[in-house]
Amino acid sequence: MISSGQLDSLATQLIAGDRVALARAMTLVESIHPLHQEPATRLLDRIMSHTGRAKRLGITGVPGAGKSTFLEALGGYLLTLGLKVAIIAIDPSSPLSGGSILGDKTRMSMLSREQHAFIRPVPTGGYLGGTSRRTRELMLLCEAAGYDVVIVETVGVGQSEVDIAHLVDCFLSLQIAGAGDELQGIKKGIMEMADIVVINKDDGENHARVMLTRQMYQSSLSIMRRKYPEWAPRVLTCSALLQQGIGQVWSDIEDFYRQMAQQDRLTVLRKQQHLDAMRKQIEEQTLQALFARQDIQERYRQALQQVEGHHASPRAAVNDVTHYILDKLNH
Ligand SMILES: Nc1nc2c(ncn2[C@@H]2O[C@H](COP(=O)(O)OP(=O)(O)OP(=O)(O)O)[C@@H](O)[C@H]2O)c(=O)[nH]1
Ligand SMILES: [Mg+2]
Repeated sequence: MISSGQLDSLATQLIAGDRVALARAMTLVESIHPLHQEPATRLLDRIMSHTGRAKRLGITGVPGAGKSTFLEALGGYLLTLGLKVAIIAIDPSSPLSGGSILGDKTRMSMLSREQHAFIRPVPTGGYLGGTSRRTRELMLLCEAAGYDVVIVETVGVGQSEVDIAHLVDCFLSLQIAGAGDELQGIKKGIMEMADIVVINKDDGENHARVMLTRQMYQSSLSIMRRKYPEWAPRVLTCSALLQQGIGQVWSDIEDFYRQMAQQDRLTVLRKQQHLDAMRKQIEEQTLQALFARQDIQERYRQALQQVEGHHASPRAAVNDVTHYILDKLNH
């Protein structure tokens, strides 16, 4: 058990920027242990008034695009500006490839040794659907601990990148030239989510291909409907390896924030994100609670069988289950 006093001191240390406290708070919030749920909730309550001041960035890119190298470069640059930076690295493949996290640790080795940088890998295996909520909570903890920039990183495959787009203010899509990747990006709808597209590996003999890719992105962006009236997505290039173009990326991110401050767009966006997430969570938890009941599960199974065996229409089966649940709630 965690006593109220322990929780208070954990919150106080975290707000004071203590890294050990931040790591412990993250472990508590990530925990699925039933005894940890209540203290985790109280901790989040305690720190909420200290959140909201950080820039929330998301970055995605296919494996090998250079995300880790880029974050090391960007993170290092932000440190030179006197900013504190936290990186939450979501790894959807972690149960199978623990090596990937290990790889990230070594690739971001410079950053992870810095006093004002904090890197947290988030394995997603095991908690289906829960990753978004956890990531959001981890971001809030980083903000309360005084980090100026909080970056969520994920591999650009599947649902995970759509999910993080709903957690951040500014969404960066890291791309590379060639091999039809540019088309893939456009097809998969990443472009509709990206606020800034950065084409990495703009160095050596890649340069010409990168310029071509940049043009393609620019022209496809120009015909796309805008996500926000205040912001026209930009296409930039950089070399994370040579640490070139990183300052420009940051300056465009700052531009994004300046533009989005108009009509309080950012405040509206964040509020909307929070409400959407809450709505989704309430729906999920309510469903979970209902289906945790044996009798409801049983009724549901029966209804499925009825429809499967053509003994009932889907409409009748749906009505049956719904009425059953409502009836139980009334008693
Ligand atoms: N030439 C060149 N190579 C780069 C650049 N950035 C990264 N690389 C190389 O590309 C490879 C992949 O880079 P990572 O940073 O590990 O890429 P990642 O996107 O984090 O990859 P995953 O973690 O596997 O998803 C490494 O060999 C890097 O050295 C760059 O700007 N130029
Ligand atoms: Mg990586």
